[in-house]
Amino acid sequence: MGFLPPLGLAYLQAALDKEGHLSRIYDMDRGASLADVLAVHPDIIGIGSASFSFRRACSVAAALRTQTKAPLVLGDAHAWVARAAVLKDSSFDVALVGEGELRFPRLVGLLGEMEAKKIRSMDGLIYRDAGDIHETSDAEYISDLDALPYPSFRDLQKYRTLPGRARRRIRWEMER
Ligand code: B12
Repeated sequence: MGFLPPLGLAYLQAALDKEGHLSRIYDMDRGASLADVLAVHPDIIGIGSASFSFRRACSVAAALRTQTKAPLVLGDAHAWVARAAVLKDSSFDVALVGEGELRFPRLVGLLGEMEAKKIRSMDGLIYRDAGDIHETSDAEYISDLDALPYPSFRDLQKYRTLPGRARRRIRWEMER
């Protein structure tokens, strides 16, 4: 269980907001359940996982797969390091390797067109096609981080104390 809010998800939600996609963050380390996720009838489900939590992420994906046809997308550290291996023997349909602020909203925009021929045009993706696992070209890094929208913490209220402490620290530094 992390003690700081998952910053990557906060950035992704802000990016999805900017492109007009509705999204919710469900934090299974903070009491969210599969039933909570399924209750909103998601069109696409993204799961972020580090390597140490990948087995658990696979169990969650397998359980979701029995109850929804929504595409299951893996992101975060384990997809970066393990690449194509993350789709082998897992229920994930796609893995997004690298930064997600520009490409995850694009992927969501391809909803209903998740066929391989559409998503192969995007960089930094691992996907299945006719039973085989494919990888597109390496993802470009985002060149202008300042242009990204400020992260959204609206679904991460249970972590609220730590950003407050960080802000005080900045003010303390400025006052010295
Ligand atoms: C800050 C940080 C921490 C902080 C805060 C983590 C937090 N909750 O925010 C603290 C100090 C708590 C921490 C702890 C640990 N950390 Co740490 N941490 C980092 C660090 C330096 C930056 C992460 C970050 O905030 N990046 C900025 C955000 C915006 O980027 P991001 O998280 O990568 O998210 C982007 C993409 O990954 C993607 N994405 C993310 N999630 C998702 C989900 C979906 C669905 C999709 C499509 C995309 C996507 O899009 C996001 C936006 O571009 C990384 C190294 C790095 N440079 O990435 C290591 C790193 C993530 N940590 C790592 C490790 C091992 C740990 C610890 C296990 C260390 C330990 N032994 O205790 C613990 C685990 C704590 C826990 N239970 O979660 C490893 C993970 C390695 C791995 N293969 O899994 C990393 C990669 C460092 C490394 N190179 O080894 N960590």
